[in-house]
Amino acid sequence: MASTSVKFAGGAAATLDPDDILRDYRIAYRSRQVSLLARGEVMLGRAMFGIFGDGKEVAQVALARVIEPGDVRSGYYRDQTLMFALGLLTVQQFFAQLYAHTDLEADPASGGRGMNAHFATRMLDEKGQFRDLTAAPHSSADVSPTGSQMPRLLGLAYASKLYRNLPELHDFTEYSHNGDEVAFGTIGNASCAEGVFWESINAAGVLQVPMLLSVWDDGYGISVPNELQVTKGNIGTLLQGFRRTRDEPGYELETVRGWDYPALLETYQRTVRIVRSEQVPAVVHVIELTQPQGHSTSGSHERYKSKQRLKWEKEHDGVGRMRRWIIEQELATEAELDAIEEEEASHVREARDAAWNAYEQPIRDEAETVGTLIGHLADASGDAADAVRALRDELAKRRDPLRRDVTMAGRRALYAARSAGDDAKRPLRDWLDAQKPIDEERYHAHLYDESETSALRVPVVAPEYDEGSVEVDAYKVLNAAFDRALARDPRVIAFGEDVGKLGDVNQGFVDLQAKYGELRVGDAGIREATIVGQAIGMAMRGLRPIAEIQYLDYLLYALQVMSDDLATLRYRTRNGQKAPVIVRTRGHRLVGVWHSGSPLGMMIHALRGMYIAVPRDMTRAAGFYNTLLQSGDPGIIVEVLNAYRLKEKLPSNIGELTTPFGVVDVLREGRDVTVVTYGASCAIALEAAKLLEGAGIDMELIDAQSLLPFDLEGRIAESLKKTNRVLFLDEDVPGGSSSYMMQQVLERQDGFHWLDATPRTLTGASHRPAYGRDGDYWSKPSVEDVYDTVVELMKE
Ligand SMILES: Cc1ncc(C[n+]2csc(CCOP(=O)(O)OP(=O)(O)O)c2C)c(N)n1
Ligand SMILES: [Mg+2]
Repeated sequence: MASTSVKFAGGAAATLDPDDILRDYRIAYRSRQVSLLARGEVMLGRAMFGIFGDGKEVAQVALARVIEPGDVRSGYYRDQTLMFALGLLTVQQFFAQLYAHTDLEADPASGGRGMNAHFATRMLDEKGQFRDLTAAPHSSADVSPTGSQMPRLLGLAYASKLYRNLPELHDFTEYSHNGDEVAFGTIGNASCAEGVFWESINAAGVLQVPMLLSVWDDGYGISVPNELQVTKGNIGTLLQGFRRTRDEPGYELETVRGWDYPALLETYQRTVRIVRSEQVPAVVHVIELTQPQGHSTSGSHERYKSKQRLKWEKEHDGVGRMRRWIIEQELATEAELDAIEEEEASHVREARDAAWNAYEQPIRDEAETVGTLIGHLADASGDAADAVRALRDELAKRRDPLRRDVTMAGRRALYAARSAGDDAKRPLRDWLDAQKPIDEERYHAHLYDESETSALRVPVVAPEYDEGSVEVDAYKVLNAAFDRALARDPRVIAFGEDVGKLGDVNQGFVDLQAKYGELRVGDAGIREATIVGQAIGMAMRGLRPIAEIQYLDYLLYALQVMSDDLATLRYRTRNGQKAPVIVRTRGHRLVGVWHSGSPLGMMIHALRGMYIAVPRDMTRAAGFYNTLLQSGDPGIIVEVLNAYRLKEKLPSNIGELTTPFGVVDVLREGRDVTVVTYGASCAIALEAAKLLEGAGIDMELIDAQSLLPFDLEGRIAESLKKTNRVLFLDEDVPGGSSSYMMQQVLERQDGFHWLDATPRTLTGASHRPAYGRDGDYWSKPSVEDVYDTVVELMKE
């Protein structure tokens, strides 16, 4: 073996010890073995689905060479080799995730929740707080929707820019060292056809962030070739317009063949140096990659690739080419490489078996326990004994029982043994009951922050007023709260369309850019999906972004990112990662089809995992911001458009006051009927209540304030005990958030029992609100609509 380091053709940039090269080969080979064996596991029925990184190995061992502690990845399911090479994933862990092993030790990425090849490192400690993120490289948690790693990638990279350029952040060394960290992205060629890809690329170019994106180009997206994915069939060609010049900022762009190990090393070493030092974005288009086993276990690529293409792929297999290159360079002999391969093949087999046994043994033990308990129950089951025993025998026959098989057998045995006495059933029932909290932790826990930083544990601080408290335009209340937040914590970063120079379209941030600078209070392009994605990446690296979506009606562009990424982050990593993003927006009735929306049903259904509040005034809104800023949870605050015009008294403790989530506010006490609403409809209902007084009807009006969570204290059901009648009022479509509120009160709070009349909803129309004051009147519930509905309800 040669003893000096190897210098690669083409420049002084890359040198590497032969030992390192052999280590890279070892990992590439290991990864290939993982793909081959893992596919077999799916075929055997031990896992439901498999998608692997075969064909992308060589590029990834080269990429791993330039990734340093503190750097962070945002990628997709092809990256197993990269994860192995970085020491962020073991072969056994890879298999554990394939099997959906629910033990966090076994699958630290997701505790069995994520699909196979959804990579993530643990960025939080056991208490749900950030570890020292600079001690090792990290991987943000993958999601399945193609392209969805891109908005988050932007934010992960942008955080470095802030850490470098904001002196007030230089002490936060557990998150960053002077912003030296690079965010590494990976994406498939076909996923570059997604809208969020282009939005992210554009934004990263505008913001000039240290992002290095690798496009793994294997010519296909499942069966659809490049020609049908992107213009000119070549993403590298298309990106040329983004290339930086001497005069204009832009991108570093590189193209390199995915089987050419020395060229890959050189390309990555050269590119990363620029990205890291100058903080410019780069794209490395890695072409001529292959898929030796096809896209996934769900189909075979022989069905759509030509014989010629399949032959070409064999000839250009990266692992084979790297092997040949090593021999040509006389870095190792055939025999030495054979030995490495043999070692790795057996290592992978052993790791697979260890993962399988660790996964399966506890379930086997449970099956045995439950089998025994069912057997005892059968003995006491009289006529049903045979039926009960049959369930036990069926369970015992299963070669690889799943946990659900065990639980199903136990539950069904209790059904079948209907006539057995309680004493006979108790042991099995107790066993099943004892599993419930364990399964809760396995499958349900950590949708939200359950630690001391839960938004629900933030101390409640009521607004205070002193002689100096004067009535001001409501936006000034928010402005004062944001001013305090920015002064208090240098990690608070506000940005969005027109947020910087203008101070947002309703002046919540007016003058604050001048006071805190463009990086603390900044303008963003019109790009809702990546405004949220930018915030996700920033929050994952310790910052406290307030990301503004200018109008609630435009939240739809960002809904996918919030629903797939932000809202699921803590859950899908089982408390391994968090992004306490605050999304600020404004909505409800104002004017026109796209400035009056109130799609709260859509939001509360798509965004479980976030907090959602619709405060009726700006003091309450300020309180919600203050609450979220102290918590580890993401949330959306919808400010009410027509409340900016009103006057509010400025509290003397505007920087400290908090509004609690899940706590309602009784706006008016009454005997006869309970009206539950929130946001802009509070004012409508209040006016209706005054008119209804004339008809002798006494309305109790409750402002729900927060929809996720909703009335945790059950205050509304308490109200029903008195009034026995309820109307749920909102501006959403019929069956939207009004129905959600009804379900919460009637079912969760058991409010049904107190009703003497049909529970009612009064909502906006099914269509988008028509333009103008008259359009509004016929599209949204009016004072008169509330009056009529309540009168009808009282007649029942
Ligand atoms: C939004 C979305 N649409 C469709 C899919 C289904 N899907 C999964 S992978 C894939 C092809 C991706 O191809 P490419 O980006 O080239 O990555 P490759 O698998 O080839 O590495 C598709 C269509 C998805 N996961 N997400
Ligand atoms: Mg592809």
